[in-house]
Amino acid sequence: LQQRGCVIWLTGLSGSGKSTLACALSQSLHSRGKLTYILDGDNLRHGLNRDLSFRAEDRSENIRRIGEVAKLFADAGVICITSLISPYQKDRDACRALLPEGDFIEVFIDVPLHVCEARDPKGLYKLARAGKIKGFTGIDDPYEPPCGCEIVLQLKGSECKSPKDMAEIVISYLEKSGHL
Ligand code: GGZ
Repeated sequence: LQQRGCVIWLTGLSGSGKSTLACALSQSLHSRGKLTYILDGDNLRHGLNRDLSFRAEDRSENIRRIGEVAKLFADAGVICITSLISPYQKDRDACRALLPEGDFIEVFIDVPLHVCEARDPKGLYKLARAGKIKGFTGIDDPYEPPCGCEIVLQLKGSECKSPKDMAEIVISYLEKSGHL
C-alpha cells in the first residue's frame, strides 16, 4: 500500500454542509484511486455512540471516540474524513494530538448561522427556536470557531461555493501537503 493515511476533520454548524462535502471529497479521492472512509457524527450516534446525548461531556466523548477511530483508519493508510459539529476547540485539539504532525487536517466550514438556519434541511433549527430541542448548537449551545486550522471554507459573496469547489480546495491542500 503506497498511501499515507490522514484525518480530514470537518467542523461547522448543523446544516453547514459537512456531510455533503465529505461525500464530494470522498468521490473525488476515489476517482484518484485513494482509499477513504467517512465517519459521520449523525450516523455514528445510531451505533457506536448511541449512548451519548448532546450535553457538553457527551459531545466531548463523541468526539474523543471518533478521533480514536479516525486515528486507526489513518494508521491503516486510509484518508479518513470526519463530519461532526465538534463545537469545542479543546476536543478537536485532543484529536489532533493523536496523529503525527501534519496528518490532522482541520477544515472549518464557515457558514454563518443565519444561512444554516435558512437551509434547515431537517427542520431542527425550527424545533430549537420553538424550544422543542434544548441545547442546539448555535441557538442555545456554543460553537467555538477554530483558530489556526489548516483550511477555512467561506461563502463567496452571497453564494456558497459548490461542494465540488470546496472538495477541490481540500484536494489542492492534500497535494501540497504530500498526502496525494
Ligand atoms: C446539535 C443536534 C442536536 C443538538 C440533534 N445540537 O445537521 P445534523 O442534525 O444532521 O447533524 C447534527 C447532529 C450533530 O451530531 P454531532 O455528532 O456532529 O455533534 S457533536 O460534534 O457536537 O457531538 C444535527 C443533530 O445531530 N442534532 N440534536 N442539540 N446538533
